Amino acid sequence: MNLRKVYFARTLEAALAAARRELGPEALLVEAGSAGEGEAPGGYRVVCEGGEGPPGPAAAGTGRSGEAAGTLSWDGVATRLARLERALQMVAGAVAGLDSYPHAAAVQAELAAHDFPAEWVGILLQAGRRRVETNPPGGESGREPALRAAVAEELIDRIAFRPGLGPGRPAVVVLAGPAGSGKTSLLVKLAMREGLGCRRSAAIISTDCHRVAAAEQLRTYAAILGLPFCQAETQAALRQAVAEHSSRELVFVDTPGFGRNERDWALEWAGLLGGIPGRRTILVLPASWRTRDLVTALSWWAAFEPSSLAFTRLDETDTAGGWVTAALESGLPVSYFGTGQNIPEDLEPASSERLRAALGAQAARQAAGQAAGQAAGGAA
Ligand SMILES: Nc1nc2c(ncn2[C@@H]2O[C@H](COP(=O)(O)OP(=O)(O)O)[C@@H](O)[C@H]2O)c(=O)[nH]1
Ligand SMILES: [Mg+2]
Repeated sequence: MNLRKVYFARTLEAALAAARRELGPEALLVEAGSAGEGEAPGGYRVVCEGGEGPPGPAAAGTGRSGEAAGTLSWDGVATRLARLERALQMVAGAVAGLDSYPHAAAVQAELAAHDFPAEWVGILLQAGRRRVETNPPGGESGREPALRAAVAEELIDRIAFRPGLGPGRPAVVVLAGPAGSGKTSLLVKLAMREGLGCRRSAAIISTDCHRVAAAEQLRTYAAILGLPFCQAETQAALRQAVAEHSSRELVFVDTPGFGRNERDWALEWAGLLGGIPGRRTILVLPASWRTRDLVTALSWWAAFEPSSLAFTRLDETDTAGGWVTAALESGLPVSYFGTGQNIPEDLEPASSERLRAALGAQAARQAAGQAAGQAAGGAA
């Protein structure tokens, strides 16, 4: 699946160079424009799409050598200009499309209220409009609900909802993410639902040895569930622990919640986990975070090579723009939702129904409340 990411820099060139460093020299420019307030003052924001996941070291190296403008070939410049032109046409098209499409105002306001970034609002409205025009409803009054539904369908087409822990034996399921995002809770919920609940044998390993209480909490849960539990502090210990449980179907690995200022430690752990055979990493992020923070977290946690995203704290927010944007921009499937503190009840296999419900609820609120007036005023 293509990896789609956002980059900010003072110049377009620098933003593209950053994208190519990470996504490889063939990274495709999808959008480009000025950065929003607080993103990169006076700078640019580009969205790029890479090939099949992050590039290997060789691809990254090529990107690095080709990034300086002075070393670009004429073909390279022409390709970049063509991509830039395409991106600008998309943005211009979105804006022009909105001006001449009055039915879009309410839907635009709803998406903004969900904290979708302006670029995505434009892209979604444009795509939604195309869908409506392909199959128009009977009367004029049907266009707004049709556009709302079309935007939801567009999102559902773009996001993979894929619950499950995957094949293989053992499936080594690593839970990674910021401190307090709900990794340990999700691990226990999954061990109960996908392990005990599905009669799949499981074991639990904690690598969160730094904060003593964290491992102890998990040890207690493991004891209650009757699952083997151990702690591993080094890669050798982790490999050995995984090998010891190789007859189990599921081996869950809890990780420390690294802070933003613990980058080196986090990268060390990312490397350490990377070598574990059968590993699939679920990046656990709170749906209640602001969109921008979630997008930043995607880059921060990319080194852990997540294979899916799980969003927790859906019970604490009415907005879907954050988690949906994170899914859109990462290109990763969404596997699970955490919907509360209760273990194991508050776990939901990810499905598009959540998205439909969130978008519908927002629409109902907008229609009913004073917000509709304000939003329509703001959009006019
Ligand atoms: N409201 C709510 N709280 C949650 C959810 N998931 C976890 N929590 C709570 O968030 C806190 C931190 O969770 P924990 O699993 O320890 O996070 P970790 O630091 O990432 O391991 C605990 O109080 C959990 O009960 C959720 O989906 N909704
Ligand atoms: Mg924890």
